[in-house]
Amino acid sequence: MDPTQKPEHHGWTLERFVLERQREFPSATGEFTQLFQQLALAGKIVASRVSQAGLAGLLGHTGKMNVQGETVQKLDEFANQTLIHCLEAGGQVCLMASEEVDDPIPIPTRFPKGRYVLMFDPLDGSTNIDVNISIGTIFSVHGRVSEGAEPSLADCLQPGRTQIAAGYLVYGPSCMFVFTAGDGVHGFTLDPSVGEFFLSHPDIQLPARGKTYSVNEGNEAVWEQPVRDWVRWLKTPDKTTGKPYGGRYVGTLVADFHRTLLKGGVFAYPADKKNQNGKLRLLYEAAPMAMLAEQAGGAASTGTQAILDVVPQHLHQRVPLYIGSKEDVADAVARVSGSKS
Ligand code: P6P
Repeated sequence: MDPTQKPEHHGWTLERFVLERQREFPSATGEFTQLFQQLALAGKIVASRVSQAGLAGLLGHTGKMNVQGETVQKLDEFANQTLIHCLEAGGQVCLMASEEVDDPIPIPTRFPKGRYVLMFDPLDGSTNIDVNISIGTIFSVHGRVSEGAEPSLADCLQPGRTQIAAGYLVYGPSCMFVFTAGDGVHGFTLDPSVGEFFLSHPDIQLPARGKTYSVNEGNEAVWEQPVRDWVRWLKTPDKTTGKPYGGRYVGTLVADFHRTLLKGGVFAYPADKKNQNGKLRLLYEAAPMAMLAEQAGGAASTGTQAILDVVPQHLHQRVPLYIGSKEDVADAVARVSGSKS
């Protein structure tokens, strides 16, 4: 048996795990379990299409004309539509938001509305598809806060601290579904032969400190000096171990964060002279990852404020991000905020 699986967890599917957790909350209506089932279905569909991406050139699935002369969706648009179609009809969600869509996405009037607000990056790292590097889907779940007949933008612009759940799918050597609902972080691995996600990483805990840092050093010329000094410090052999931190950078947030979550260390996308707020989006990239990091015992900061405390002003706003092991993030914040040189 897989050593990461406690005897009582052996063979648990995502569905059974969420259902068992739901039983711990008598007031639970089952809506949450159904929401996760739809998210898992969308993930399986996207995983299946992504696994064929390598054949895109042959089958014409490159977002251009295919052999039948039809315009085939690019994978990120396919992922976006898959998530919307899997989630809009179930009656658990009242409003959605996507990196691919400028405005909040209403639920068609023919479907019932539920109490959840779902925001997502449907295909994070899509530029890595054609070089067969891991990509992912990131999601964030809030409860509706607006009154009245129709939900509103205010339901999306909630601080990360109020998230009910958050997670991601990573489409890599295996497809994994990693999530938190506020009681720890749990990882499930897809067994494509049966089409089920099985519990493979229960109660993931971030080490207090890691051995790697993950940042795009190609941006050094536009970093502010404290950021340059922090990265240079990481590369200086440690006085006790004599070893510097190792550099790891995939270029897909989901993949870089997943490695950091499991092994420890720090991932950063700092602000720079060109982008005062960095590159990553708050609502459907930084905030869900920050909930996962904190739930796993780690931390996530803009460099001056905890990510989960940032009050969103715009749907697609960006934030600088330092995330990972608590001690590594604390070191980063102390140095990039100028409070420690
Ligand atoms: P850069 C992918 O395009 C993405 O949005 C994240 O997944 C990733 O962390 C980041 O951008 C990489 O950006 O500038 O290093 O290529």
